Amino acid sequence: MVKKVYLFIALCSVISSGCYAQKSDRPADKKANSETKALYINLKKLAAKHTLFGHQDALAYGVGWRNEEGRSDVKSVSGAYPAVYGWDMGHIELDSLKELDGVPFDQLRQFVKEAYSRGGINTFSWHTTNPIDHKSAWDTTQLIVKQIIPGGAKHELYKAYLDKVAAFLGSLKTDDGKAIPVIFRPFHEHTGTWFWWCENVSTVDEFKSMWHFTFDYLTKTKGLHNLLFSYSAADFATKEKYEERYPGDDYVDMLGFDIYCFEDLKGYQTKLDRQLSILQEVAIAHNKIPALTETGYERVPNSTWWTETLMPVLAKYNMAYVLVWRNDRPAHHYAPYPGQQSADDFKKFYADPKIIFQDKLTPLSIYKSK
Ligand code: BMA
Repeated sequence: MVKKVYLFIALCSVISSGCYAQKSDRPADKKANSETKALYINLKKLAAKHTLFGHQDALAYGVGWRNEEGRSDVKSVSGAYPAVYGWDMGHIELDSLKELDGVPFDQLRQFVKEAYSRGGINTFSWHTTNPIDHKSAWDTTQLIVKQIIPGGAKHELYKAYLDKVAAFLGSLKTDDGKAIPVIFRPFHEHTGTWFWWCENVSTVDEFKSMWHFTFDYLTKTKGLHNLLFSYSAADFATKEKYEERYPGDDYVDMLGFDIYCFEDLKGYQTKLDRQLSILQEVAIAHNKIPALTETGYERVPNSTWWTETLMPVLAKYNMAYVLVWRNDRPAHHYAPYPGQQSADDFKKFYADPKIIFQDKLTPLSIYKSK
């Protein structure tokens, strides 16, 4: 108990005196509501000392279960919910009742509310089909981006997609009608070659134009003021490459990248280290918040992966959060579940003072300005 009290005091002092944040700091959306502003400032301060742990679809399902109130594989193993909850909006653009991995949007709204009520943070990616022929996010057979930006022949179709996104993001509210802040991470992994918004199928200018339009349409035309915008790459070898498609300081709040581990653990560590170092440098230069927006080792087949592969590299940097991908089935999961081979090691990772799960985040009131 005494230890807990000390930790609480120490964490509060991190939030009130973080070395990164400056008085003039505020989100890219100049009209962001007070909770969103507080989230931005507090995340930035927190990142100076701590890294929040996140899990995709944490509350929706896990290995061997779906739809069980209050359940989370991360909680079953560590005793605590993750601090960051990753979700996806793919298929909202199709008026589907469920997102692309089968989670009903109505349920998603509840999960977001639940996470927020605990003081947790929600982030949304958008594996969107393309607005022209509605083929999957992974369809790269046409040049889509140049057709949907302002001036493009299919621009109106993209606006219709964004209308649906805006309606969904605008529906994320508390019971008393207050907008819930979320981190919106569109067009992720753009330095890859697999999504219709990636660099092999759009020019730098087209990509930036799509980003600028998306930001302005959601914040100005639709009047959403509960969003932090996250720019998130896949692989990149240099700072120049990372910044190539950066839409500008007025359009971005957070910077990140997605990277996955395969059998070559050392190779993963080397690349992770190099990219985190670049990310941190860019974040400081632009005064933005850095995060490891997606990572993981499918099935976590290495029993000490958390403390011996991920943590030694992560610990060197000031990332606001690290998020691992979803726990779908025995062959496709990135967090442990009880009995999974990395479960004991995950408990040690949970206990690392640098890492914060929901239990340590809740008392910090990340949505309140200090
Ligand atoms: C991928 C896999 C897919 C999933 C997609 C979007 O990495 O997990 O099964 O559909 O993400 O969540």
